[in-house]
Amino acid sequence: MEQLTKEQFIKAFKAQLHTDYLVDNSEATAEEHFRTLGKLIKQYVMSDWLRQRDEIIKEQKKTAYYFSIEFLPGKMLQTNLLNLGIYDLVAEALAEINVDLNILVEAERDMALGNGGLGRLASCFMDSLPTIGAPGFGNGIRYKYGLFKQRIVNGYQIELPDAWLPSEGSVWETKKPHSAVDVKIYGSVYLTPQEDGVLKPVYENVKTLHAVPYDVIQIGFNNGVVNNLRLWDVELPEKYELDYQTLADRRRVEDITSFLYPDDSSRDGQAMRLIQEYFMVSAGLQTIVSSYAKMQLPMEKIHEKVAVHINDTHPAMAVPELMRILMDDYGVDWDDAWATTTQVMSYTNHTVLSEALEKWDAGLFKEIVPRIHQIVGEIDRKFVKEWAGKVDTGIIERTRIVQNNQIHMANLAIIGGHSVNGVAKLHTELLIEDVLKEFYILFPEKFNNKTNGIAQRRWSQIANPGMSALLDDLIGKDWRSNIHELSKLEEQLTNSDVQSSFYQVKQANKQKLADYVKKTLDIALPVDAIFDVQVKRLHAYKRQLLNVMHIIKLYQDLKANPELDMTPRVFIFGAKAAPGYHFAKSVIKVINELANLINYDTSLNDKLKVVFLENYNVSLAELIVPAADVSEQISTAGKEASGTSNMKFMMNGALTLATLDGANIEIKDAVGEDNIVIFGMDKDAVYAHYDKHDYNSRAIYESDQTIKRVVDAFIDGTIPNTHYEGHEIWDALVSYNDEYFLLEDFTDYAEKQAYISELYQDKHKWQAKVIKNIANSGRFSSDDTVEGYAKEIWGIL
Ligand code: NBG
Repeated sequence: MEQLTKEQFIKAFKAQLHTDYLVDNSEATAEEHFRTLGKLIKQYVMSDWLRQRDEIIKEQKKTAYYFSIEFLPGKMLQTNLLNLGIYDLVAEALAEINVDLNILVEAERDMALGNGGLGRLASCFMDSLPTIGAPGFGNGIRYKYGLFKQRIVNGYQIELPDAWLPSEGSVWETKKPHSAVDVKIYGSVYLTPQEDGVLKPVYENVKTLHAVPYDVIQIGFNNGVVNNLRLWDVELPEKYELDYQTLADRRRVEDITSFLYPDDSSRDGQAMRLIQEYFMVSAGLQTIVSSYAKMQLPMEKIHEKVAVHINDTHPAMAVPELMRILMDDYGVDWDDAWATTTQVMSYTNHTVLSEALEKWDAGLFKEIVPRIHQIVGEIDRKFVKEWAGKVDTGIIERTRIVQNNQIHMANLAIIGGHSVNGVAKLHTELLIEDVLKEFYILFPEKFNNKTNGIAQRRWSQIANPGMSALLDDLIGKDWRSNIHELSKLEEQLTNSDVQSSFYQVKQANKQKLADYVKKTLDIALPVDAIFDVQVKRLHAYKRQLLNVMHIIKLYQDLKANPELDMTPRVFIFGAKAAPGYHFAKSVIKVINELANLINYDTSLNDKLKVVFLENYNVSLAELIVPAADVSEQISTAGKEASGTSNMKFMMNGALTLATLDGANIEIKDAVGEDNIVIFGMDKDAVYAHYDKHDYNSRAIYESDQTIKRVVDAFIDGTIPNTHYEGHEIWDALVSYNDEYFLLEDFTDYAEKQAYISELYQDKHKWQAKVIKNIANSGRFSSDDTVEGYAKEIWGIL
């Protein structure tokens, strides 16, 4: 954008406010101020945005499209101001006219079109792609309701709809009705030979959906590059309105883009989800192919200009859909279409848990996307034929796409693409050795690792202005554009002035969080305590319950000996449980009741506090992460694909307490064993239990008095109002053999926690480790991660 002065900005701001809302600056609401600023930002980047688009077409640049059913950007105002290089200017200009930028920041609603790590990663990539100057665009769904809003009532999670989208739309998006496309679902299809002998599909009784794109600006950091996140919304096509005569019919169509993750416990809900997946894939690909067609290059070579990334299996129908478009709409024959499709597509796996193995009932699939069903059947048949006689038939049976009347989406994504990657070294190893090992036999060349990363500007400059200012003083400002400059801190690890500066920044951030907790929960937190944080989705494998067990132990120790010399601790949780995940919800209830028990027990003398912050989301993370002393990354080894909050905490100077899981291992490699606290079984120890079937949690429970005492606290009335939940948890740990090995890892975990308490007393030692972590966090920048994708998978740089 062109150079902007404060005066110009103020003038434009006031004028825009007046045009849109007919109000003077002094009368406008925060929301009106926010939208006005957003609009101006969009105007500022408009010419860059258009230029970028024209360049891609004119220069015929290869472009990557990141297809994801989730994007979790959170708020965009600060990021956009920062990336445009006008943050300070705007803040000062607004202050001159008595507008506080922070209040505008508050007024923006979080865009929460995702659940957790997977969606957040997609958004970090959206920030990094323009920043590294790569032509990479997002493709997703414009859900009207994002991830539910969590309220805690009587300790229970209550889910409320998250109506994030204002009636006038998001200020960051631009509706593009002229780029709308039609997507066909249902009906039936048969093939009929044309004059030239080529088979053409004939559709009957289809339903047509009108897919309308909304383009959301993605601004690169200080480089004039603006990319695009295209989110699709559904509308009723006027041309086909007779297809939808009743109100119920119409509602059903509107519902397609209403919710992230419709309840899929019924067949109806499953159908909705499948329609969402196809809707997004078909609309996106139709547009991509038609803009490629404008280049007038051969269709069989589309892979030279287009890369499509399948983020987890949800967009895996991109494979047969591209085949369909190439064959049915552009007359490409099967072999050529297949050759180019497999070079266009690439796939990331994000979990070894069973949800990675998304499967669809073939009947439902056929009903909703009959032509795609045909094509998948043909891909499957050809796959089996190709490998017959070359490998063991068992391998073919287990890797083919259609098995027992089910369509295996991961298999489709792997067979139909040229690249399969995991998201951390260990995770990729596990894919190769275990989860996808038979695919590795067939296609070893497809497998590669891309360790996750984070958009460091959001997680340092925006979330932690105090630390950022300190860094400017210590190592100059270059780190703001080159995060690897942080390594310069290595020279200052033991400098006690530097140590105390970092300590003060941390204390100020803790105070800010404590103020929030006071305001929202009316609990006073002692900021000289260790702030020990576990924020992430609530899931059994992430083992929030192990953390809870340790808190119970501390509570019991303190009750037995109120004089116990203990470094005060504040345990902070934030976690949403999937609405249908009963066990996870029980854990939330127990945490809240335990918090009540502990926080109001004056005999504990403020040595222990527990808070559960409701509605954990990106904005809350920006408040919590900079305030953490300890980052809990305690999943059962082998289960957490990567984790990304671990990286954010590290960059903000928390010490990681971790199992050797996911990216924790790479954090350990980055900082060295002395600067991270590792405990528990590693992946081999876990797998040894799987192999030998020798784990016996009851035996541990019965032989270890401490563990018995802790576990019994769930059922002996220690924690009030949790009769039902406590029994459920006790049973999981003892009667059902503790699937995630909490009891086995407990003793080491508690010992390492005690070590942390002791270490914190030695401020010099502690701070040296803190600085070491910050100094080595640069390697987890998503700019670097995305560069790896861009060069090695998509071929766009
Ligand atoms: C999650 C993993 C995390 C990982 C993110 C991003 C899914 C299915 N997977 O460990 O659990 O960091 O993906 O890769 O959400």
